[in-house]
Amino acid sequence: LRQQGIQEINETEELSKVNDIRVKMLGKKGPLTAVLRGMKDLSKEERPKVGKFANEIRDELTKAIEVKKAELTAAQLNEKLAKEAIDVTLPGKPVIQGQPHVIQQIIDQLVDLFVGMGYEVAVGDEVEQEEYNFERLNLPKDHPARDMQDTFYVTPSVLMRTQTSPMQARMMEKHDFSKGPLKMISPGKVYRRDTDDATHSHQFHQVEGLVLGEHVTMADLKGTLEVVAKTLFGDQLEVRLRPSYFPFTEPSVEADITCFNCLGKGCAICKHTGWIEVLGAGMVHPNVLKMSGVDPDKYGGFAFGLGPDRFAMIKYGVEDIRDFYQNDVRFLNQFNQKG
Ligand code: FA5
Repeated sequence: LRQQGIQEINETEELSKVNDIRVKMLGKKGPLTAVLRGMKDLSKEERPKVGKFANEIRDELTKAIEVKKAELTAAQLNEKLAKEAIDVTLPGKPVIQGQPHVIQQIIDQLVDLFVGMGYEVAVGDEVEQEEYNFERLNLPKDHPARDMQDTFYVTPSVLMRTQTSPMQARMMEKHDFSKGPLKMISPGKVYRRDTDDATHSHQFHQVEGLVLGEHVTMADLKGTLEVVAKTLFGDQLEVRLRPSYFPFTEPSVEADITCFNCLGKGCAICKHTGWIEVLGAGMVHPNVLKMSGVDPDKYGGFAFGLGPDRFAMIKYGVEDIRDFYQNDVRFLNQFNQKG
């Protein structure tokens, strides 16, 4: 009985079978129980001997079963661990991270530059009152210049701002000049009923700049614009200023940068001029100062409004502004700063 039990236990390789053996050998209907039950028929002398022997066998088998059980449980666990092993040295799958849109990257660069020069950043609302978008910028209702910027109206007096210039009026009306000059930039989206083409979009971006103080001159404007152009494009592209007209500046200029495509030779993108217009600027008109409560005899300065969309086109040689707005990740990933 002992031999048979030990042999069966040793030979089994499955945990469930070990239990079967236990039931078979040590259970109520097993041979050992039968031996113990039959003790009552034995003589007084035989009983203790047989009893002792049967108990020894039971203890031995019970121990063998426990040992086997522990052995098989450990083997099962080892097998599971081996199967589920993780090789921490394998390269991981890259996690795709979001990143700022290429136009936002240009805006961030501009913000960094101007903050470094002591400007404050003021973000205005895209939905603006007509008064701030036009009247307060010296464009009364019947002014012909309103035709320059076809407008999306929300109500007769509220509109989608056509430019970031309303932030000029909003900032100057609350500025305390006793604390120093006003130097601010205002980046954001603007909207116009322009027909979309390679260089025009009905929604685009502008960064407004305004510097007002006691001795601010046109030379300061020119120097500032040159710093902007050099920081963004390096020295290889040229900037030129052309006389222009904006109702809120006098004199007014428009700044062009060498066409990225033909490098000044003339092509379809720059309409064969060799230049791409990137910003409007000028010295703030005295009427605008007066309307916002600033004394034009004491304070004056310059303002500019530049187009980061156009800057991005020039910087990266993008031929169609509409590419920025299609959300094609294959296009946008080209400007992934993380490489
Ligand atoms: C203005 O919007 C003036 N507020 C700029 C200004 C500010 C002048 C302060 C003087 C003082 P303009 O309409 O030219 O000006 O637009 C300014 C720039 O925005 C342009 O030079 C161009 O880079 C960009 N821009 C204009 N229209 C579009 C368009 N439809 N799509 C993309 N960029 C445009």
